[in-house]
Amino acid sequence: MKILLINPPRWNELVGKNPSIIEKHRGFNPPLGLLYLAASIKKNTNHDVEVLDSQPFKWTYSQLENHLKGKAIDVVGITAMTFTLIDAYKTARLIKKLMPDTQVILGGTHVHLFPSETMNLEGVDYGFMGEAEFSFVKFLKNKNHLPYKDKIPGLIYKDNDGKIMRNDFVPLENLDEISFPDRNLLNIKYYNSLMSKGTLSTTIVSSRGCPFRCSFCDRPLSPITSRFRYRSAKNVVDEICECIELGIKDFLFYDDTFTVNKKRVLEICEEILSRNIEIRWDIRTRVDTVDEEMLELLKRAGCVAVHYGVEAGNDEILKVIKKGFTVEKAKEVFKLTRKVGIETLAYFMIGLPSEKAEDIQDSFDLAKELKPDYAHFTIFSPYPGTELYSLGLEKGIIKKDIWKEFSEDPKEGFKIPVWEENFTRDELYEMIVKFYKSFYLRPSYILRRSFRVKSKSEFIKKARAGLSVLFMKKDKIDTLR
Ligand code: B12
Repeated sequence: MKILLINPPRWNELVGKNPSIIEKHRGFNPPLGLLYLAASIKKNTNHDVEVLDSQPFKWTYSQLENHLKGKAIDVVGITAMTFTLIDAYKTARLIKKLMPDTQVILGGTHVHLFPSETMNLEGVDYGFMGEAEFSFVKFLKNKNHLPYKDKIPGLIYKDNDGKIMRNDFVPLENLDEISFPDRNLLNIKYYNSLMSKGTLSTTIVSSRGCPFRCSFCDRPLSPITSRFRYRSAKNVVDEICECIELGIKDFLFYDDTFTVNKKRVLEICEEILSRNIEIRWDIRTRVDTVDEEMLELLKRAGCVAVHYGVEAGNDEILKVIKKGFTVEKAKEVFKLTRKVGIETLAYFMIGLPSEKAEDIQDSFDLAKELKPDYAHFTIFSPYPGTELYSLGLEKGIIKKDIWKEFSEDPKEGFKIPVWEENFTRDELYEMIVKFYKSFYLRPSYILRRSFRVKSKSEFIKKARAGLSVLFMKKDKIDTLR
């Protein structure tokens, strides 16, 4: 059987145009979920599997159509976030137009959140909830036998009467049993990131799930994503070594919260050091799960940057979003991270529930006070499957269940919701533009950064980014409109 896994084009992404300083240098990341699935299919079946990532080629739909025309494929799997649903849906319909007999299967975060809505989309034959490395293989082995369908975890399908059925799923417990994502299936030279200095980079995930309860995030409300599970240090570093053989030197750890478990972080660092591996890597985490010992070891093992979700500038708002730490903690940890010599990025949101002008000013002030190497502000949007989205609906701040409506009929022109309690969308934009200019064009910031510039090409890249901030217009930042 011939199986094709597709990461759809990126023409209708709901959010994603970050501030130009970030967007310009964001580069592309391999679609890890699909590479995991492909590895598992290759290992456990005799099927022929290919992965097609439309994003680095910036393919239009007619280019995608030309590429696929005349091909005979039995099963097409498409990955979908809510934010990429329009393109996933367009891709599904394109496949059905070109190959009416091919079975089209959708999986990914969106399907997990909206199983029934996904099954009602034209062109979709099946859906998968949750982590599908083993269940998708099981499905491919038994695809044509209806009686088996109720035994495949996470499968969404229609029964003989057209009724939508969905099977329970369980989080995968032993992550070491999962084959490494098969990066050989893509041309890895198309993937490089903000961090890389012309070298190849990849995303990598060493744990799954997050046990914290932030009310703006969808992780806490699902039994899979709220359960923190992790791979052994040996398993993680084995994957790193496999990547090094492909020429990859930069690693972006996209764990939900990398430092939940101190012991495992130390073990990963020790394992990297004991194998004498020279790599550059960065992580994403919280300020209340690191300490000096950990940061020092991270530095020694090649970790060059930590991205911290700070989110807000005072303790009242941090409580509203259930972040679970204080501003003091953030100050202490940014200082510590700087002292150890690791770069920092601070993520913030504005337009949070109950936030007033003074609160937003506190966030802007804190962003400067923390002295991060980069500050990243976005307008808060209540994402589907989060506590704050339900609260917004309950309070009438969000007028109707627009995520559900969008999932039933994903149309271009959809505006993602903003918490317009005290400010309009436009006012929040203006604030961010003003902040970016004042943050990135501060003489003290420019001076501090210029000491770190190591080459002429780096200088040119940074100077261009600086100029793009100077000329930033409000329609150039987040496309929440
Ligand atoms: C890395 C990452 C990114 C990277 C790379 C994205 C990529 N193309 O890989 C970057 C930085 C570019 C990014 C951007 C964005 N991201 Co992001 N990202 C992640 C992150 C941290 C990890 C993704 C990952 O690799 N997971 C590991 C793999 C193994 O899991 P997986 O992809 O879910 O795949 C498994 C299952 O879902 C399933 N599956 C997936 N696809 C398919 C397909 C089939 C056919 C089947 C059967 C099964 C299946 O099986 C896979 C294996 O178990 C997730 C959070 C998370 N932990 O997943 C957020 C996450 C996916 N991102 C999110 C968001 C919101 C965004 C942005 C919109 C943010 C923004 N403001 O711009 C953009 C969208 C840009 C885009 N078009 O990709 C949300 C999506 C929420 C939602 N409802 O859709 C998440 C869940 C974070 C969150 N908690 O809010 N992101």
